Amino acid sequence: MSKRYTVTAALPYANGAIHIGHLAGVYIPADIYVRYLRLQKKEVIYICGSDEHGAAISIKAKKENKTPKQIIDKYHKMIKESLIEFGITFDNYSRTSKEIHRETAQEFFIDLYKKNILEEKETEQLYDEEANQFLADRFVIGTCPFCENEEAYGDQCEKCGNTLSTTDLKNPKSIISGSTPVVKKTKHWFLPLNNYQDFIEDWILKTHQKDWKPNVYGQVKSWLTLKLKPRAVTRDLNWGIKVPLETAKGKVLYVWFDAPIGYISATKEWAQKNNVDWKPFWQDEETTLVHFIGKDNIVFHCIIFPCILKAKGNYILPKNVPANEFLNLENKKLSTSKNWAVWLHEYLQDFPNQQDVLRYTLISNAPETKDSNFTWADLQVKNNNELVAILGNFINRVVVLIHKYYNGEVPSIGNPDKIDTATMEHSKNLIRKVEDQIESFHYRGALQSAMDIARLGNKYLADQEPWKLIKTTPERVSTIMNTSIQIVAKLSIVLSPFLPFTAEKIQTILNIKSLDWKTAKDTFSIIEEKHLINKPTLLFQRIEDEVIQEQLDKLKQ
Ligand code: B3M
Ligand code: ZN
Repeated sequence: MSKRYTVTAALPYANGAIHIGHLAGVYIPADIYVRYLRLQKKEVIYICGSDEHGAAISIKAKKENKTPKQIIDKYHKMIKESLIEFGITFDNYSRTSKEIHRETAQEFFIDLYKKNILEEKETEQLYDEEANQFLADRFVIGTCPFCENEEAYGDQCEKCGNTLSTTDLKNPKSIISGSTPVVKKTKHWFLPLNNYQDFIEDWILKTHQKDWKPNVYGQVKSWLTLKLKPRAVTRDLNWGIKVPLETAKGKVLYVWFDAPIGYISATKEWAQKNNVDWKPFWQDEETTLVHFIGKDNIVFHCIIFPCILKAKGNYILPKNVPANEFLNLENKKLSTSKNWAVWLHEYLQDFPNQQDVLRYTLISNAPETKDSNFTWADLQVKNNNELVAILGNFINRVVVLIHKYYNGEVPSIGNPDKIDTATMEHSKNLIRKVEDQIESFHYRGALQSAMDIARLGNKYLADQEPWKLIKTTPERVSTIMNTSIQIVAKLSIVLSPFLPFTAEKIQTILNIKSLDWKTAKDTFSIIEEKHLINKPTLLFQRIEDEVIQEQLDKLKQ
């Protein structure tokens, strides 16, 4: 493990709320990773923020008859508050409309321009003569040349994930007037990705064949096979960061040029607030940089942004980009426009203090290697049959018995025999397994390995049956209950990257302060004898059928 970690999560467009697809794909995986690193006492920053430029914002503003500023102010606040309430522990959640970002993005552009890296070219762009404006990116939809998807955007096709240019689209349509655009000449500045073909091949194809996820490595490889081409990094739009050149009136930076630089400006902002130097987090080879994204952002994070960093000079490159695939909802594609989604802010209202039920369900079924499906029925099953019946049940039985037999005072470990030490050894092996799985970004497996500790505890209690021995061999019961409470303490640490709210509740019941990972793994007795634990509190409550039905009815409205 390295000295320092910079972890970024894709900047959500500030034109809509967060839904379970964003959580499962990006924000929960990144949060698990940073919480784990903090437990390992590593120096880590978790950086994110709202992506506030691009055609998508202007389109939403037009649709709602508002200004882009009104749109981004509304959704930036909503996104930030809901993610933080969901327990996503950013060190900084910034926004790309900030001054510090404008300066940073323009400095990148000017630096590349002065080094003559950017190529100035007269190009043909699609133009809407009715709306009297050029059609960049999402202002135009058409048929994807790769997969025939008829609703491909001008900059990317969400179906096959390919990145496009507006002129690639077949039968393009302006989304402003619906008319068929004409082609018009206009000047833009291009990043010559073709000049970085060898650099990207040497970096990714030669060194990350093993440690990058196959879905990520595969998409990068197929893009490289098509050979990289120059890509415009400016647009004819009135919303965005102005191109800092006299000859670029009315032009802004392409949103995918500015947005990833947002990770750097948000780091600078965080460093200023904390009175530390930002440079080690982006320019020190000892730092591990990891980008958490969805699969439609792979090319931007594995090819385009690394080329920008390479061109800029002395920036580190991501050690890993563990992109997840897509999450479907009740076997249909999540869709913001069709309101086919489970919105985070609505979940938080309907299920107060039950963030971990959704976290657990989304982690257990995360689209880590292929698209996966969320159903409300599955959330109910995961809650009732696993969280209540396995985890809650184990912890509750141990705490209740310690109060019943010892008034809440942890009994002596006495003389542990083979089964006791074997059980503790088994829990240690399971913690090692969780560690390996987190460090290789396999969170579904990691969470189940953590839950296996609760399964182990349940089996140990059921096999030892202390309730049958309390009269005849109390010293044996003392050993069993001490062993059991140590397993509960380990669980409260190992579960905290996944279920932070539950971990907090368990540590309150145990009356212990938040501990670190090493303690959970290497310390036999975390809780001292005679330590007083608090009364049991309900960790999970059953979710009944009518609650699920209500959600399904709401979805179908
Ligand atoms: N705003 C999110 C998306 O494509 C995009 C990510 C930017 S990360 C720098 O849905
Ligand atoms: Zn496509």
